[in-house]
Amino acid sequence: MPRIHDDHDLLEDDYDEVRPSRRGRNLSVAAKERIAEHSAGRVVQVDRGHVSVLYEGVEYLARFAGSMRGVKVVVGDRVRVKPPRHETDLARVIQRLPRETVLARTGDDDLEDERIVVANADQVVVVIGADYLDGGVGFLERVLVAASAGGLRGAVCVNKCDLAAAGSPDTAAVEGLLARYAAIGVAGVAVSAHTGEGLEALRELLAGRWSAFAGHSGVGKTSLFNQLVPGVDREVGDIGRRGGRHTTVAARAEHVADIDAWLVDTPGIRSFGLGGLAPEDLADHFTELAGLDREVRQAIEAGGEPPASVTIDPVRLRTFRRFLAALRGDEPWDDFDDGRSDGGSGGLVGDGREGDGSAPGGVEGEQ
Ligand SMILES: Nc1nc2c(ncn2[C@@H]2O[C@H](COP(=O)(O)OP(=O)(O)OP(=O)(O)O)[C@@H](O)[C@H]2O)c(=O)[nH]1
Ligand SMILES: [Mg+2]
Repeated sequence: MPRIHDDHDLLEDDYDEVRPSRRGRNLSVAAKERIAEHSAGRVVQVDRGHVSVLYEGVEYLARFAGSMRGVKVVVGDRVRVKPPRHETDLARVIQRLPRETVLARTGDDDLEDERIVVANADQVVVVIGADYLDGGVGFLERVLVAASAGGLRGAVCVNKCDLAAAGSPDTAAVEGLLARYAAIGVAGVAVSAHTGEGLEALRELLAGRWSAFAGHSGVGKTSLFNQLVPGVDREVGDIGRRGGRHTTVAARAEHVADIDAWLVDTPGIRSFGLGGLAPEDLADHFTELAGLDREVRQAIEAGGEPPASVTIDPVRLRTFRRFLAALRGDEPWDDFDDGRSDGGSGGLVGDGREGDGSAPGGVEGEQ
């Protein structure tokens, strides 16, 4: 670990440490790599006024330096860190680095109160309960739009397939759902955290990537997380719990070494708001419509039937029309939600207070 002087800016300190010559004007590639390696950490948890940052293979509990005032940090953020000088000290987060991707939602569709669920993830895996497919589809459609807007890949994981195997709902409904999304390039798996069915396919989906789970409360995100990450035992909800409080209150990233994957468990989200999206941009985030000529696209947006050359599943077209009408303010959003309990992402601002002034505890949107 480089020696850090307390009274200097970290970058300058690192620069001193790795400067290859007294002139120090042009850093060698190796020196630049050392700066990057020594100065950037990754936020793995945000909870109750503190962030946990993985830095040089060590997880530090960190507080925010004054330079971070007003800057929000979420799991997945890359941050410059000043490690503690003594074991009893906290590390300090001194800068948030630019985000490559964001999974953003609004708390309410009619608001623009953007909340970042995860930063710099490659993929969001939407978890749906096999016992509640209909309620999950509206959520999935919303997250796919947000993922596209934020630069992430979307994937779907139908959990609790042991219930489907028992006959309710039927396995064909699960397969039909997965086929519909596979047709537009959205990878999907059917799994059971309880029986282990499908977990190998899920591991393949996660391998080599940073992925975040997203889903309603109670769909089994944490149960899956516990199955996938060796040695981890996060609290899962009581059997039979419906509504009420969500179990997971803080997002947490863990490494799954054998498949070189990072996986983020997130609190349940009741409604994944798309309030920040402009209606005219919506078609950009529907793969089937994104590449169409402007006139064709405008005709569909105006309510016309897609031409024969355009392949779009009727469910997807209906979703597109409903989202568009809601984004334009012509129709209410609430048809899409099933009213399960809400959770949120765990964003914190640099002064240690909540990102959007919600309840104490470092969790956005918790009621
Ligand atoms: N039958 C069945 N039940 C499951 C399965 N996976 C999870 N559950 C149950 O579903 C309930 C909720 O599981 P959690 O893992 O806490 O759900 P969660 O999505 O993390 O919920 P939040 O943290 O509130 O967002 C628990 O009672 C689990 O035992 C599964 O594959 N099959
Ligand atoms: Mg959970």
